[in-house]
Amino acid sequence: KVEDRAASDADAAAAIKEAILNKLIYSVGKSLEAASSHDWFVATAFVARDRIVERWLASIDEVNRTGRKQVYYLSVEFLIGRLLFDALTNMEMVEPTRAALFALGVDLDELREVEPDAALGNGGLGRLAACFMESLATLSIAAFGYGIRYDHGLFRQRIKDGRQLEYPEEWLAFGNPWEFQRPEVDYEIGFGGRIEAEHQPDGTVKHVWLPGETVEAVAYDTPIAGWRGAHINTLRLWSARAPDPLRLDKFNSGDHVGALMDQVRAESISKVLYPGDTTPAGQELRLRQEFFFASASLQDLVLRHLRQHGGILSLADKVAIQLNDTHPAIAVAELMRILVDLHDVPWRDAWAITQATFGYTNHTLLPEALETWPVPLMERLLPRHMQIIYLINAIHLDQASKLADSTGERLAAISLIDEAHGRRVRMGHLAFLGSHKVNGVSRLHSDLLKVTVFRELDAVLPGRITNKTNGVTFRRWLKEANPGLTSLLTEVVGDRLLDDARLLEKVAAVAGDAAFQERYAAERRANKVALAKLVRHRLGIKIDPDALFDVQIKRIHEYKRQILNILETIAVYDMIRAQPMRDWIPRVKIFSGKAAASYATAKLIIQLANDVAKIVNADPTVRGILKVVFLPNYNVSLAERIIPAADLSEQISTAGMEASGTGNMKLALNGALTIGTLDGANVEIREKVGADNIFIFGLTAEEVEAHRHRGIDGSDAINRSAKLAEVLEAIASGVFSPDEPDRYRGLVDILIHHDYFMVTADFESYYEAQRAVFRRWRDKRSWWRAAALNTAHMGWFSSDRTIAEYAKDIWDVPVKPPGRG
Ligand code: 26R
Repeated sequence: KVEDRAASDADAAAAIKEAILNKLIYSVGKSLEAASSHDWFVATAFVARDRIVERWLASIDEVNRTGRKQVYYLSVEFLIGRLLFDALTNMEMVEPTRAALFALGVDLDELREVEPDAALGNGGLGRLAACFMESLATLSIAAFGYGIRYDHGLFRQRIKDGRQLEYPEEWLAFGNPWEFQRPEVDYEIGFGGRIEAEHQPDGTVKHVWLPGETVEAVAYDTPIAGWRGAHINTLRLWSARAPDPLRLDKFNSGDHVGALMDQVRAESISKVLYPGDTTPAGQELRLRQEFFFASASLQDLVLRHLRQHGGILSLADKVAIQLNDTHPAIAVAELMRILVDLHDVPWRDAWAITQATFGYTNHTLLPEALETWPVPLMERLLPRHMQIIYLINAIHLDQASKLADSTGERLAAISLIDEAHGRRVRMGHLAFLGSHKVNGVSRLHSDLLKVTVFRELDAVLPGRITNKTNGVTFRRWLKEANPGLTSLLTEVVGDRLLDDARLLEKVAAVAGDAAFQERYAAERRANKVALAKLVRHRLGIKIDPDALFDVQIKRIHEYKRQILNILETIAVYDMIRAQPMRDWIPRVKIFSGKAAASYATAKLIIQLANDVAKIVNADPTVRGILKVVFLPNYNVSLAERIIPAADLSEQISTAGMEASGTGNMKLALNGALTIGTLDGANVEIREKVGADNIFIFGLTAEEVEAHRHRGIDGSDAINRSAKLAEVLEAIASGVFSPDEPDRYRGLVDILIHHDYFMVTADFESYYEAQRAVFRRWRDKRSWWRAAALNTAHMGWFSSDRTIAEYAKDIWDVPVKPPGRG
């Protein structure tokens, strides 16, 4: 039996080796001698892709044959990262491919690093979309992801003199072996123009939108393989093209640049992810992006539905569309336009189909992130959609006004138009009305939706809000990121671990076992050694793999409170200097994350972290007991390196402000203990891993709310904490910015006088929680038991579970769990 397996592994490797050579020569066009590592990467990617494509065509065929219901996930972001290992892992090809390349003198792990990240997202929302695509395929749900093929993804971050600099990202510079351009799949997207009202013989009026401008949307398809390759779905991203590539008359008359103007203007739509929207031009471009991809996706799925099922009236039976936040919410009006204007469906029926088809996921309560568009902009860019929105609103307000407890105030709150801030369309409200289900992304967040943004809508339309707590794919975030630990876990729970993550519960039984703990700790130490090497290589900083790796990796934002972490770092720095010879616990503070280019305060926080790092790391009295590291250019592939090496996971947002968090799940799964507030999914993580195995501190969401009512001055809290006062004084007086002593004066003033994010209020509690972390770390047996219990109890946070819940409660589609046979 064993010999048979060895023989078939050798056969598999030999076949892959032949295939790679073939691709290298005939598809890449290079000889063995001339091939660069990028050439080898492309050849290997093509081999994996071939295997995927065979199953992909079979999947598409099966879905067409059975005519089963399709799910469409509309998202302006898909933060997928690298695909080579994902493809090889899910096609169960990693080992034979490694052997094949080895025989060719090539190291698979080096090739892995050659692939650029597909960074088509900002953070949590985009990465969630990527995890969901993988789980949709894993559960054999027939699904498409629809989004935008940005020429430039999230900016590349460099740190110079402690400051963030943004550079364009160039993921397509060397081509993209995973995508298939579909030049024949293109749709016209209209903007502006006017509406003609045609009076019909039966007395009705038909509206025809005559756009003033059109842009073409061209499809690029990437196959997404589920675990064990049983089912393959499509990620279809749209690229913008001008209908006429060039004004030849202008060109020939000598205006060579002017001849390309239309093209440049059209193609700017898919040029960059999240264009700066601080100017009106930036806002308009953002709205253009949203309508561009929403319209292309709807045209495409309606056409597919008509081809498969004949009539439009069965749309809701065969199609479920999930709106990933409000960015695609204009699709509600666009589907109404398609149904009513193009297919002559009566308004009432069209509205019923629309609501039955859409679901809407909310990802944030932050007021600045709740999209609204100025009515004049909408009227100019999308005149017919604005009419439709007015009509939806009129009917909605009319129905609500008949309710017994209706008041003018309530009607104003549920209206699609916000009249208080210069007439703006509320996209969250539009998505809410147009959907049969609205979900938050953690239990706390979903509960808060009902008492904050959607309080009045929930009262008028009760029962629509539900919860779907986020999850992450364990194929990428356990097996690919942490193969050593995964092998150990597989020994304990069996090789169906990635088919059914709940099997991890079996690890609980051995969490206290000394032999198991030793192996668990050894895997984690190897990861820490690897991260230390990376830090040394990239920053020239030496860190001790046996120190406690205390990690905060996420977007830089005031509500995520990196500053709280920095304050504690400085407090401990002060103590070490006061008593250098006490037996301090060696600790490395690791930060990584990007700030929005226009977010000045967040950029200042990055600079502070870097300034503190510079002073602390150079201080001879500290002797390396404390190190501070800011790793530049945080992205998916860097996360894959940091997460398996983290001992402590910082999830310290102001309670009530982090919708869910998903990095918290990846870190806990890989054995980091969480220090965090009762915010987002931390609440549910605590329930699963047990209150003894997590460090919770700080105000609850309710207490934050009450505290804010009393005022947000930080002075009282500062007066009560000598430690905090001392730290703030040091920052404000320039201890960490001797070249510019006032650099952080403004930042400190915010904390003293306008502490909206409750940093000062939570400081002491956070500080004490950190001391509890230290005490636990001293007892290594207890620490490793807690870490293993975290891994054991995190199975529920698999995105397979999340997607199965969406399938059952929102989309009404069956799921087929993965597994052999
Ligand atoms: C409209 C614009 C200002 C904008 C704001 C914010 C665009 C995009 C965002 C990103 C937000 C919506 C986001 O990424 N939210 C995150 O979603 C994750 C997945 O649900 C959550 O885990 C995380 O808590 C939440 O911040």
